[in-house]
Amino acid sequence: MRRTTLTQFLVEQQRSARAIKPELRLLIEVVGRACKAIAVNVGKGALANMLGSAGTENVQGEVQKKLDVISNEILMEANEWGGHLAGMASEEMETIHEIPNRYPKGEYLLLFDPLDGSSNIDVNVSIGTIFSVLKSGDELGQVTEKSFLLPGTSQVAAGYAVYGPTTLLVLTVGTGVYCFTLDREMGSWVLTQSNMKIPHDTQEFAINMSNMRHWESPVRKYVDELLLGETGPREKNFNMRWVASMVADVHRILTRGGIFMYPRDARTPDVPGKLRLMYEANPMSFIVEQAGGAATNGHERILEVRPHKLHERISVILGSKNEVERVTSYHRAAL
Ligand code: AHM
Ligand code: MG
Repeated sequence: MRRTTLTQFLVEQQRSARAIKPELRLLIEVVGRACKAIAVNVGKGALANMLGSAGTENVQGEVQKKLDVISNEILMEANEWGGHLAGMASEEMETIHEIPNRYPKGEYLLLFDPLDGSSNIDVNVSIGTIFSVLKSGDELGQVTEKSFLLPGTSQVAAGYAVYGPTTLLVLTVGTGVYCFTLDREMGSWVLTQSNMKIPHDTQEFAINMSNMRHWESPVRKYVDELLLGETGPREKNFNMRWVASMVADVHRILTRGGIFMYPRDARTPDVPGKLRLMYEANPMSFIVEQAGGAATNGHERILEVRPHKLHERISVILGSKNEVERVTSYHRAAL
């Protein structure tokens, strides 16, 4: 059987689909290579003293794990020298990283959550990397934090890697969603699923139920109805899954449908949700929409939200279209 590698896939996207430029192709290949290096480190675990805290906090006041810091360094080093980027931003860095003057600069901006699902690192549950690529509107090399504050509709590529039983890379360049599996012996990404599609209907939901008492009323109403099952207004039973790694929860939804929610929380009225818009919600929303799903913050399409700061947070409701539309309509009705 002929296998399509990530490189071949990207060359074809550049040649026939004309979906990407050579510089974007290089960027995605470099991110893919960095994810392989992260996977190697994740796989070593305690054998190489990779687990536990790094003894530092990130800008959001979260304790950084050693692997958070290592993954961030791997992505930064891999992407700095190629000449395809104007700058980078990460969950683990307070402000943007400009490309040093010793390297050529390009027109793309790369944003990432180097290791998503940090609470799962030490317990050997799937974790991942999420990335988003924007095109800088500024002159080459002239980036500021403001250059990054573009809506998700401006993304030219997005993807995530899952470090699970197999290592996966899921990617969109705006021509559908493709999944690559890491062939560990060969060290190459092999295309294993094309044009992934999320069913419009589902009987599975994902939300951290322990926060129920703090949710807004539309989310409570929706989940209450799901819990009533066959005898309630939905007239069917729903199953629940919560991995607490967005990459793994979103990947399940891409594979067999479902709805994922991380709504805002009454404990922190000034913070609109836990997840970050620029490097979690936007790339995942781009992927989910490309797979025929939907993504909103309860009020508007996530991809159309205008960011005001790099580490902005947002409520996330994404997955099977009909369910996302239902929760969104409950928000509208509550206004
Ligand atoms: P992180 O980027 O610090 O790992 O946080 C994001 C993660 C998501 O992957 C996941 O959906 C969520 O936090 C889980 O939160 P909780 O522990 O509240 O269930
Ligand atoms: Mg994260």
